[in-house]
Amino acid sequence: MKAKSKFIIGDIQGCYKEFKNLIKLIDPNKENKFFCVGDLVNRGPESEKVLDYVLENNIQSVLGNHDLHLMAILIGAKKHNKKKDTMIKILNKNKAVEIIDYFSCFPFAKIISTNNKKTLVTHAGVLPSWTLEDTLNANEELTDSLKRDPEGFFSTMYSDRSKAISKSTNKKNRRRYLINVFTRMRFLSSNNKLDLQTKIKKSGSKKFQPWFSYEHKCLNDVENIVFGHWAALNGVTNHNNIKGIDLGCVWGGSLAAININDKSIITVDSQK
Ligand SMILES: [Mn+2]
Repeated sequence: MKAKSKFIIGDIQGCYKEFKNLIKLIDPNKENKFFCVGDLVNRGPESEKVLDYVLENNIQSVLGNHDLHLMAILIGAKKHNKKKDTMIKILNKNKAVEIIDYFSCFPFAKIISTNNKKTLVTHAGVLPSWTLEDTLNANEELTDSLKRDPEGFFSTMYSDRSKAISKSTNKKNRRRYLINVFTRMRFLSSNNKLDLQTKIKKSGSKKFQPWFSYEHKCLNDVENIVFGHWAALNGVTNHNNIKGIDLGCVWGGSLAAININDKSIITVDSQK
């Protein structure tokens, strides 16, 4: 019998039909395991169904910017934006406490191990200067403060803090910067400053390069890094060990999963 496989699923964003079809493909005998790269909800048509499935089936994920956005709305720190957000059916369900409790247990960075190889999963990315230990420490800094004081966490989260900041300086700004690294980063300068405005493949400024194009210390400790968030890349990083799996299902592309045993990718076309 073939060995069991582990998969990481890309940005679902409320694309429930594609999500269910992808699960049928990757886990036909309910033996394989899968984990999500975040952005389970928002922008797509059926966020409420994705969410119900996630809660009922104990699906695990790292946190993406849209997952944090949902939590912030549920907690009352942010308003649902009628023009952009598609989560009104979730808000009508009166499941705020359940959802916040469940999502608060999701990490920002997660190690998945298979065949003695480690894969690091984050929604947007990690800093090149971070070792695995640094990455996990930054994750812990955020998850600790999220669990300790969710209201405080979300009421100060929204910010385009783009400059790196040390642990000792200002906790609020440090947290904002780390959240932006893990859940929103695309382009980065050589001194770890973020360009949070550009969403296409190339930054307007030469100072900023895709975060994965730098040499990553973390790759001394893990075999691969898997991320989502950046649909415009269509999965192309030109890097053997850093794999992007947001293939833009919500924009009419496809929903992808990467098998971390052999790095093969399966996709389901968007039904849009
Ligand atoms: Mn995202």
